[in-house]
Amino acid sequence: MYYEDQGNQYDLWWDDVEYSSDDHYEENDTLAAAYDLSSDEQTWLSTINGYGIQADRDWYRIEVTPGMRGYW
Ligand SMILES: [Ca+2]
Ligand SMILES: [Ca+2]
Repeated sequence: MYYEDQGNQYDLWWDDVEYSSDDHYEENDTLAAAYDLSSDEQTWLSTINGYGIQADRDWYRIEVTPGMRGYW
């Protein structure tokens, strides 16, 4: 399932930093344009292509096996 408010439980860690431009995962402003992280399991976002910066809406696609928990 890739859409919001599905009652799934997850942990989300973030840090706030100053920025002057957006990240390298753009354009990912819609569900249809979500950046696909499904092949980057157990990898910090910052090691894929730098930190994510939320200057606008950001969507990321992950896959969680039914019955399992997602950590990111
Ligand atoms: Ca962004
Ligand atoms: Ca975005």
